[in-house]
Amino acid sequence: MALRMPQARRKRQPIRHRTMARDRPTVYVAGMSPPAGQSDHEEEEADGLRKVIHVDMDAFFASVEQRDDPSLRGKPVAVGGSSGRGVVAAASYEARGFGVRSAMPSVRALRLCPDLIFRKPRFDVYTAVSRQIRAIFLEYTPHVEPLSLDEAYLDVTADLKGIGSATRIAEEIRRRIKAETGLTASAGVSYNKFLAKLASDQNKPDGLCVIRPGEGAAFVAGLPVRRFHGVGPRGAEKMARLGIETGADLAAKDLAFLRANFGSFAEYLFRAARGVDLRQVRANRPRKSVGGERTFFEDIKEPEALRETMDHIVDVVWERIERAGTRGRTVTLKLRYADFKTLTRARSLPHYVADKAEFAAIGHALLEDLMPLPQPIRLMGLTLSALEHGESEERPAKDGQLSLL
Ligand code: TTP
Ligand code: MG
Ligand code: MG
Repeated sequence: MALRMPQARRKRQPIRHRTMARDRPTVYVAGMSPPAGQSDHEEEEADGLRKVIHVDMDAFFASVEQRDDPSLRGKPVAVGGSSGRGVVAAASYEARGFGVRSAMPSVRALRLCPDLIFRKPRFDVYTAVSRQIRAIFLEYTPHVEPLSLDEAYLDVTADLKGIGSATRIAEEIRRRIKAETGLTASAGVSYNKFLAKLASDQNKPDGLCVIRPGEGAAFVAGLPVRRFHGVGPRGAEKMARLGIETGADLAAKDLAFLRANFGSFAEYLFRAARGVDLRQVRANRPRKSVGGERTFFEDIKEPEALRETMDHIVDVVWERIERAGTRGRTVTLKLRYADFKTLTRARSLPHYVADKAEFAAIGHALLEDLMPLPQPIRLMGLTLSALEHGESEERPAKDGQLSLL
């Protein structure tokens, strides 16, 4: 899809690498015109050009609490449990000034900020706000992909109001969220999901950042890899051990190296390091599988115990299948041995699995084929896939972990 904007003939601005203070709301006006002298990489980007906005609420749970209790405004607030083993779910920006962060043990948070005020989460209120913002998004595009209660990707390549400028849409959405919920959101505007998400984080809170076509690679080069969606703290540690701290370090590694170290995540990383992301914004992702698994307190090996476990899993999973109102043709058994080696065995039928009895029979047959087991197992799982209305295409790593839910 071509990304021609009315401003296409405007004078092009030089590409600048942005290192903005994160506490300063900043607006970039998007020219969205492709840069001159495109390299091979940029042509590759051009293939995937979309107008994508990522919107994320600021200090979401904590901001809702501050909104609903004025005595909390301007104060360090944490949402979560303050007792012994509690953790911080959300920290207000005042609390962050003391170093308090999400997922931090509450005890540690209190040490950093003795005046920290704790509030219990009110999920019903957060869910209601989440619905409000989603309704706003859907006025601009049907292509809304929520990532969690407080954030979503929007593909506005062809927006419903005919506004045309992704930046203007993002600003309008931020204004409306403020007006209708009393809360602030930050937005990132770019030409793919990976960059839009990085951009929304760039000028938080209450900020906007635009990464234009051709600017992605330079933007990504200077960022620490822990900010890449999907890398996570442990991934970042592993990369640090491999000498990879920034996007530029990552871009210097070839695909074979990344494959050897990151398996199926390699392609995503290889592209991300170049500011490229081919994933589409997907509204209401169709489910690819329905399943469930069980980890045991004690490893089991006796055939009778294994069969009983299979019956139990069949009960749980078949109920999920019925609730999902779906049918599927492939049944997959997963076993994890005591030494963590994991194996899967699948059987596909020419027809949809007819009923619970057939589902159970296939599960048991897959299990019997593996018996006697070479060692005890610590986990058993069963999944139904090749679903009706399912997709055949593969999703990128990290985004496709929909199974077993
Ligand atoms: P985030 O959007 O990651 O964080 P945030 O909205 O609190 O702050 P930011 O301004 O940086 O976006 O998460 C949204 C909500 O999800 C957050 O308010 C609380 C909840 N959450 C948890 O419960 N546990 C977690 O570890 C994280 C990261 C978030
Ligand atoms: Mg947020
Ligand atoms: Mg979020």
